[in-house]
Amino acid sequence: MTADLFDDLPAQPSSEAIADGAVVLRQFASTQAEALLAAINRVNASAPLRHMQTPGGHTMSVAMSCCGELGWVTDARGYRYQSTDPHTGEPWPTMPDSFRELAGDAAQAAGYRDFRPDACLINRYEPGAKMGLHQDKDESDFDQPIVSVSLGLPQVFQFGGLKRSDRPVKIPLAHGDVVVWGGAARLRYHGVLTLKNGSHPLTGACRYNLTFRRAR
Ligand code: MD6
Ligand code: FE
Repeated sequence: MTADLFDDLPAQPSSEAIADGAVVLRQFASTQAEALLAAINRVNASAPLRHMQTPGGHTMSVAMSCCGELGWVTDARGYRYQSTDPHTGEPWPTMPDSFRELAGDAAQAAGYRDFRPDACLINRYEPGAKMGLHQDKDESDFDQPIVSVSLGLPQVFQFGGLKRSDRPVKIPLAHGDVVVWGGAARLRYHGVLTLKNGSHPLTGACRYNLTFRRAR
């Protein structure tokens, strides 16, 4: 009887530690979500989302683009950061101020001061897309955290250990959730399970993930 009084309230921000150095800031980005999605669309108008090739010759199921001074790319030559978009030959689009501020604020809320990302990777998952367990280790300074923002459909995040064989824990990530990790967690294996069908009012049938890094 009383529960329905609260049904229309947005989920409240809260924070959950998931490991030493890693925290989920539930709903940290939800009030800015529409502005973030508009900025994603502006970036993607000049640096289109594309399915990159792994060094092993596989096509990634997630579509990617980047903004900021550096972008992360993968092709037959390997994984790396570079200042130009291989698709256009142009510098990556500037990182929107709203992105920089959100990333810095989330890092601060998680206990990492002065986080100034120089790279933002934009991932778009459509139903059936996933990302296998991997480490983020192409950056030069592992003392810098990573900030990860989820928008649109929910997707299950897998958070493992420092060895690929360590059994991961499953963490559902919803629209507006932000994960921050660094310190002892910085090189943990992680990935996302296959995106299920669905429709989100702001993104339709997809999930976007923004990851902010200090690459250099
Ligand atoms: C994703 N995220 O959430 C994929 N990497 O779709 C990542 O690979 C990731 O969320 C490093 C730090 C945070 C992340
Ligand atoms: Fe990653």
